[in-house]
This record gives sequence, structure tokens and C-alpha cells, in this order.
Amino acid sequence: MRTLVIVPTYNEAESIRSIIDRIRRAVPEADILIVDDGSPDGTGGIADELAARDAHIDVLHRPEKAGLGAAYLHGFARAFEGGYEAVVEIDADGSHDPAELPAMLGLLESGPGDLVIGSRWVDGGRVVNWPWPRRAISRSGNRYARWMLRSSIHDLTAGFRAYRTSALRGLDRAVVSSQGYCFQVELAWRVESAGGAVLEHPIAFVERENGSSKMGPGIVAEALVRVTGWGLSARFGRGPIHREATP
Ligand SMILES: Nc1nc2c(ncn2[C@@H]2O[C@H](COP(=O)(O)OP(=O)(O)OP(=O)(O)O)[C@@H](O)[C@H]2O)c(=O)[nH]1
Ligand SMILES: [Mg+2]
Repeated sequence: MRTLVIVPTYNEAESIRSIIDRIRRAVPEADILIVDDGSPDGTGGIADELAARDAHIDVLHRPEKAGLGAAYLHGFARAFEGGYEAVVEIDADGSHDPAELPAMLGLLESGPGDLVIGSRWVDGGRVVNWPWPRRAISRSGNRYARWMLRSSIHDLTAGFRAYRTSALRGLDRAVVSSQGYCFQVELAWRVESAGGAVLEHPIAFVERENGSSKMGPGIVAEALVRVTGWGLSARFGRGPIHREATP
């Protein structure tokens, strides 16, 4: 499958070279799109250098930090335009091991799968170097979302994924409006609710070594409020999730 690996970046100057090199080695046929939101630390310039040396690498520069969700939606639009059959989401900070990609893309192709999630919370999945409070928040947040949304997915917040591009059609800014963890929850849930096949592939998630997290309490709160709202409106018969698209 023609694959586009999308790598969103905001201040990842210390990590970007290494992650792109690892992705290139893991899936040499795939193209990579780095989506940088005007990182003040110069990540965008490093990305341009990498792209200048390698025809498989491209960079999308966005003027300012507008959140992970917006960056991915912009990247997905590029994947549609480019006729890619599969789209990968992966963090730039090294938490997700690109060596898992051949297995994940294999599952997507043979599954049949519409979405393969690199999952921490299925048998064989784990997190490395996370303090227990962070582990507890992710675990319990995922359990709550799974119950509230009546989903069968164990790691709804995971940011390491392979999608069949066709499963993302129609999911653009008019429909998907969440940002951080919630963006990932919303996308997985929408694919699942539309009848898409979702598979979970166990991964070891490794805490970032360089740079700092962009996820704060506001993003966790957004996820809690929205998941609760979606779950309640689904229960009270207002349909699963389908917000009216803005004209
Ligand atoms: N383009 C873009 N990328 C972003 C934005 N916010 C975060 N990212 C990138 O999205 C990925 C995930 O963000 P992280 O800060 O690592 O979030 P996290 O993995 O939940 O948090 P940590 O575990 O602490 O690293 C990283 O590659 C970030 O550089 C944004 O506003 N725009
Ligand atoms: Mg991270």
C-alpha cells in the first residue's frame, strides 16, 4: 500500500533527525510528511534540510501552534491529494518505535483493517519509564472512554496508528474539532462507529528522552468533558457522534 507517515512537530529539534532516520529504515518505501507548527526551536529548518536530501521526505509548514488535531487534519488532506492508500500517525519524540510499522501496515492490509492502533493497553502492550500517576491516568481515562462510548478499543488515546485512507474520508475540520488526546479518541470512535474494522497491535510506549510534553491539564480536561458529552448524547438517542457539518 502506498503509505504516508505523518510526523507532527512542535519544538522537537533534539528528536527529529533520529525519528525520521528510524522511520526511513523501518519503512523505506513510505513517504514522510513532517507537519511543523512554526517551532521556535528551529525544528522546521532541520526538517527542510532532511527533505532537501531525500525525495521521500516532505515538510508542511504551518504558521503557528494550532494543536495536534489541526496538524493531522492538514496532513490527511495531503494524503488524499497524493492518492495514498494508508496514513500513519506517529509522535516525533521517540515514544513510538517505527520498527512496529511493518507489522501494523501488514495488519491493515491483510486484516482486513481500517485502523490499526499501536496499543499500550492490550496483552503484550506496555509503557516504559512512566511514573505511576501518569500510567494510572492513561489507564483509567481509557477505561472510562471505552465504557462511556461503548467502544471495544482499549487504547483510544494512542497516538501511534495506521489508517486506511478511505476510512478517514469525510473526517475533516467541519466534523472533527478536538485537539489533544481527544482528537485521537474522536477519530478512533468515528471510524469504529462508521463500521470500520479497528485492530490493536501491542506496543511498548517509551517516555520521551528529549524535549518537553505539549499535553497539559487543559487537554486532559477537554477529553473528559467531550467523551462524557458524546457518551451521554449517544445514550439519549441523539445518534452516536454526528455533529452537523458547518456549511
Ligand atoms: N504540528 C504540531 N505538532 C504538535 C503540536 N502539539 C504537539 N505536537 C507534536 O505531537 C506529538 C505528541 O506530542 P507530545 O508533547 O509528545 O505529547 P505526549 O506524547 O502526549 O506527551 P509526552 O508523553 O509527555 O511526550 C509530538 O510529536 C509533538 O511534537 C502542535 O500544536 N502542532
Ligand atoms: Mg510524546
